Amino acid sequence: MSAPALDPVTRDPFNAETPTEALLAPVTPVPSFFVRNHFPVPAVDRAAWRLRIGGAVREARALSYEDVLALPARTLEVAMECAGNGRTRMTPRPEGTPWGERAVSCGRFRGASLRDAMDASGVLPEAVELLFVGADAGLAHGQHMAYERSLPLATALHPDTLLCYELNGEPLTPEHGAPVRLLVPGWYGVASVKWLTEVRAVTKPFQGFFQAEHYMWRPQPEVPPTGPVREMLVKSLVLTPSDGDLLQVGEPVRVRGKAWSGAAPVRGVEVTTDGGRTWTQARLTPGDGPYSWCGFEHEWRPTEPGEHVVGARARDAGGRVQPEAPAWNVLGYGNNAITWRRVRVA
Ligand SMILES: Nc1nc2c(c(=O)[nH]1)N[C@H]1C(S)=C(S)[C@@H](COP(=O)(O)O)O[C@H]1N2
Ligand SMILES: [Mo]
Repeated sequence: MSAPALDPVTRDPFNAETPTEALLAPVTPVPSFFVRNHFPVPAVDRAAWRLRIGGAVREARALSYEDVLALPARTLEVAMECAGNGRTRMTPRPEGTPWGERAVSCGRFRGASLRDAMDASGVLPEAVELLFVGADAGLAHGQHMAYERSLPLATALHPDTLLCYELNGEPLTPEHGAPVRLLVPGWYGVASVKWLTEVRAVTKPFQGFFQAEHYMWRPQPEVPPTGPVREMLVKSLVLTPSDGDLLQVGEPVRVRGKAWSGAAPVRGVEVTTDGGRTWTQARLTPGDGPYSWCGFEHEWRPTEPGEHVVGARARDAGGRVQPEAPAWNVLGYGNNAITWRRVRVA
């Protein structure tokens, strides 16, 4: 059986959402895993590829693909969402890639702890961040630039931050960052730099375009940003039923979907079938490990004909709950509002 194809959002650069059927699976098949590119996908030759490690380190080095494979390997199941997911559901619609609600997927990622690679180089005490450089580059807001992002040292050197070379048991594909990408579990996808070519220890916080201008929370145009986009907000997505579905009185309906949170595991998902007046706990099917997503399901037997509004509300172990409406911001990030589905019962 072939995996359902992606739903394209933009062609150049290629950006595409995961189809609903693929989101029902515990782990998203690679051909259906959403793709987010700022620039054209670069051609990187695996044999010639090197990861340069430098900056404020004791010993600058260049790792080959085989060098990365030789480090102790770990596999983590990780839900990844684009920070701009749900942007078109904000009013007025913020500028940026016009994502619907399916720029999210979950994969089994295999790789080496970045920390093991950095230990061999020796990060100097004056370093404050690690800067990650992708092989892709192009024009962004009139300037030619590469895709570059930094992480605080504590996050970069956390054992779960990976130099990742496999997705779902296969070598990474070009769209997902082959041969090696960074993986920062729990954070919005923006942090997980694809086609990684360089890691540089820096002694001052990095202020590049994708770090300090974009991917910042900015509640209103006239105020300065309040901070960078980091962990994914708690969220759920209703996958069945769909908007406009026609249901029958007395016939069971499965209200199903996925829930995730970057800051703590999901603890509960409540479902409403009356527009939020009453809520019932759904049955949860947790994924593997703390960074995966969680399936939820609730069987509903409609008793009244007419319009019904179905929704789901996730809560994480830290007590964070999805809001009823998104917190609008200038660049349209982090729309974690309840997804409402309007259905008709006859
Ligand atoms: N080099 C590079 N890395 C990148 C990007 C990019 O454009 N270039 N996009 C980022 C964003 S915004 C997201 S959401 C994720 C998406 O990863 P995926 O395409 O494998 O789903 O990659 C991140 N890493
Ligand atoms: Mo993203």
